[in-house]
Amino acid sequence: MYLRDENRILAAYEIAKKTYSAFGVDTDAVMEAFSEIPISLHCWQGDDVKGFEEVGDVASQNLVTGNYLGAARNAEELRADIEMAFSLSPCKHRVNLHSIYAEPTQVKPRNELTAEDFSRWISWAKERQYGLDFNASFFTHPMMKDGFSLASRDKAVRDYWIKAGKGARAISAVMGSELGTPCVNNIWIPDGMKDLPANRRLYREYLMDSLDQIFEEKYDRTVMRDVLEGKLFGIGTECFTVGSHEFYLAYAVKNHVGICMDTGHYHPTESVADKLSSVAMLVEDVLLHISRGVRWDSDHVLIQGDELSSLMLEMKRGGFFGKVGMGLDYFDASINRVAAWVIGLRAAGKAMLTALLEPTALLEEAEARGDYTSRLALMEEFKNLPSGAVWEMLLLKTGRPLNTEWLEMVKKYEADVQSKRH
Ligand code: RNT
Ligand code: ZN
Repeated sequence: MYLRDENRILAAYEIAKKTYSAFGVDTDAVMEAFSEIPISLHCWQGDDVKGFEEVGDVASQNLVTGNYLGAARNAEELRADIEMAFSLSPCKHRVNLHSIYAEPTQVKPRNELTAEDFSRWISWAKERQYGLDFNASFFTHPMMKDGFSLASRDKAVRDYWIKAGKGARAISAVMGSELGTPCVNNIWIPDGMKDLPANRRLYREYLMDSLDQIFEEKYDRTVMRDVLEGKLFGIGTECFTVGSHEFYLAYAVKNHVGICMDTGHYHPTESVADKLSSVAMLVEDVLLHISRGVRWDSDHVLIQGDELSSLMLEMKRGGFFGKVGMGLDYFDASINRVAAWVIGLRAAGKAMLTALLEPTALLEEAEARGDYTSRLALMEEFKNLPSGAVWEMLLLKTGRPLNTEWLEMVKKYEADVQSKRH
């Protein structure tokens, strides 16, 4: 059982502060910096990417497994669950929405949604000072044809989704201007084929034309930014993904839009940490979808580990914090969904804090003098600096639950709120 002892935390922090200061790192300044760097929470973990529309019994292009009790059944419950998760995380928060979470006063087609239909989300975010990010949902809908949207052979299908894509940008622009922080509008489409296509080029031509139409309207960068999320393959699209990384990267460079890199969307041995400086320097904007793929793009709940820590260290070493956006993207319906958010937020927060605390300057100095022995030795030593003591201090300062205290709070929330949803 965890025993809360604030004196122990304060004393441990003082020691940690001295340890870090010996390496030239100011732990107080790091905590300040931490509180300015937002993480965008993916709302779709709260309801298994279902949304609240009445679309009938259509195929979903996002594979979610599990049937744990208590999924949010409407936007109000989803907002309450998100607030619960945020109250247990010391991070600065944004919320990432999808068009399936609209609250229109009367039922309307997904591609006719406007910012009005998100007015509750917007005023909620405004009140609580969360930024918003957005995505048109190009999936789980009768207008998806054989799993295709923007790259369909069928012009009526493409036109439907082009309109949805344009609408999403207009919605994002309102969100960004209302909230005073640019809304990142992401486009991910599941279009692809299980088996070998005869004409890859045709679908990519369709996609290019659809994107050109979607991006016709220009918006001020202070209100919204566009990013494109590529993917290697999906279940059912093993042989061909129209929106591949190469396609989007080339498109983004040519057309001055941004890129979204999802850590589950590459070959398992590829590293998004390594890609960051290749992409972020040369495209307009970069958003990360931080996920955990287990053997494939399985969207497991984010936890600490080498992949997450190398990504955060690269954010620090490359000076990308504050410039490259960070969002979470995973969905697990087999455990408490609020806990799934909290585990991911706290994992991302700890990895981010540890990275911010790294005495990076010493590594760079060693590298610059060609002393690779010291560089490797120091990297290894720095892994065990007392970042945990700074983390506990941060939780104490922000009034967030320490250690496992949050779990008890989620258990209580589950008993009082989530288990009552049937
Ligand atoms: C799917 C992509 C995409 C989705 C969300 C729901 O492979 O990662 O980002 O997870 O848009
Ligand atoms: Zn993603």
